[in-house]
Amino acid sequence: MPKIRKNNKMNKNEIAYKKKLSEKIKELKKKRNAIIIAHNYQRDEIQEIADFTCDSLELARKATEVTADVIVFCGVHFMAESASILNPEKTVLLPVEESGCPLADMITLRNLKEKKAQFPDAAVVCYVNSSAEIKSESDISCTSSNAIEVVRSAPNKRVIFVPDKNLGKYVQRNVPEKEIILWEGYCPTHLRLTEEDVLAAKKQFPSAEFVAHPECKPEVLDMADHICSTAGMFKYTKASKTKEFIVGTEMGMLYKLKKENPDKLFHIPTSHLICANMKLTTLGWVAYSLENLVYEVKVPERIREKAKKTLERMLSVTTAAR
Ligand code: CIZ
Repeated sequence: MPKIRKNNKMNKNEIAYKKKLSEKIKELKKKRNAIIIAHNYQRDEIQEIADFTCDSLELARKATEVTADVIVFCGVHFMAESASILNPEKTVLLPVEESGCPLADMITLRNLKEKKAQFPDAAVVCYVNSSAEIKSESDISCTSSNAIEVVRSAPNKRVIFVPDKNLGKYVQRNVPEKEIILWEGYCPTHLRLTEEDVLAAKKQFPSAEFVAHPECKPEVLDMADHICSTAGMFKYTKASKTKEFIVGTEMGMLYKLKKENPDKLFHIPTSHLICANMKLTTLGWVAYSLENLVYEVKVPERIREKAKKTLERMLSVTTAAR
């Protein structure tokens, strides 16, 4: 797991190195006619050089509007795949080939097919944190910001929800009219947030509201003042009269939350809320990626066509971020 610096301050050499790399990235971006998209969980310095920072839903929307030839996606593999699925004529690059998602790896095509055979009357809703192959075998995709809306939209009474069991349980609570068949997957980062962490943070910051991501355990969600996706957190904290928040999701969120709300305080309840895969992307790798046009993410056409329909169905039923 990457080390976290206590005061987050850089020394002179690091500042100069970062400046040099950022300038190089700017030049390379022009040369390649590229755009840089970063996920909300990326390192601060990556969010700083990105053309925009967003969640998977926004990424899916933006990817269809981009006019650049090259999209550098600073995130994890399934996100770059989504960009490529929606935009096959563009070159989509993932700066670090190994940046995967353990949650997305908790389901295989074979296991999903077996589950579908077991429940032939069920619709398959796949969380966007899944591979293109899994999307191609699902009826509709969802993100944490629209999962409730998407499940409600399914005509079937039964829904196989893959692969995040915690998000699935949260949806079940909100959509009692459906029977949700859960998958045994989870996000290791969100799973590390415990009730004890939240209790300690609430004790330390008694005026703060606790906002939690639905990938957290149900016991942790029970302690939340508000449950929402990353996009929902930006919206909620901005609109709220509250001045202090305990943030129950990956710590990369702090960068934009603080930037957009300079008058408010944000606290992370534990330093374990860090996704090692998201943090693999550094300025050096972004520069290398643009220079060498690596690592291109492409989805085989047979899978892409089907996965695209799954993503497009999601976009057609989605209204706003929660
Ligand atoms: O949808 C996403 O990008 C993820 C992984 C979480 C969120 O709530 O934005």
